[in-house]
Amino acid sequence: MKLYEAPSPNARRVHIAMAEKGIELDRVAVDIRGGENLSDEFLAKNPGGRVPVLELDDGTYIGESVSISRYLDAIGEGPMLFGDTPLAQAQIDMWQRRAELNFFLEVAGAFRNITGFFKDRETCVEAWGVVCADRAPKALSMFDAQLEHSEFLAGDQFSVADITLGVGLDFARSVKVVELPELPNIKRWHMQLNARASFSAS
Ligand SMILES: N[C@@H](CCC(=O)N[C@@H](CS)C(=O)NCC(=O)O)C(=O)O
Repeated sequence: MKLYEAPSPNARRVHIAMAEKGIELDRVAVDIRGGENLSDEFLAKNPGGRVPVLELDDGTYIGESVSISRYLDAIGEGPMLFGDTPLAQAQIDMWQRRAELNFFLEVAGAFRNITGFFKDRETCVEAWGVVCADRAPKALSMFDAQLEHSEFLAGDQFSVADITLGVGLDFARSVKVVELPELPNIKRWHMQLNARASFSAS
């Protein structure tokens, strides 16, 4: 199997899932700054035109970091990142979606629209980026309240929901377009994530 990727938060989500599941993949660098992901050759692999993309040995392609992680979870070793009971699966999916929709995508919207990082291929509206930058930190109080009585986001088991929120937070810190409040339970949980080999190595 091959992972088409670029240094990016979405590839990092997959790297963490790989490390958690004991999976190594051949990696193929895609030059997203240069627009290689918009070439016909790449679009044939992923019509969404984004990285990461996983190529299976039979030539099947899987795009979307969560979908790739779900596949790796099913074929890899160790505890399930997407849950192993109907209830755990639903709760992990719920928190993963909240982390992605209410935080990760808001940070991405702030980054893309404020910095104009991909202005060669999309219309960037700075005012929209400012709205995203305002909404992202507000969502964190919901996660902080959940983490007050829960070791991980979706309960006592580390899951893909933790990967999404943890990578989103680290990305927000590194690109500095969102002001992040100090929240005690998120702080405790984030230190726990950083103590995991999968997070610190990626
Ligand atoms: N929902 C997709 C988002 C992927 C995505 O936005 N990837 C970025 C890098 S983090 C990308 O390929 N950007 C290139 C571009 O926008 O042209 C996923 O989870 O994989």
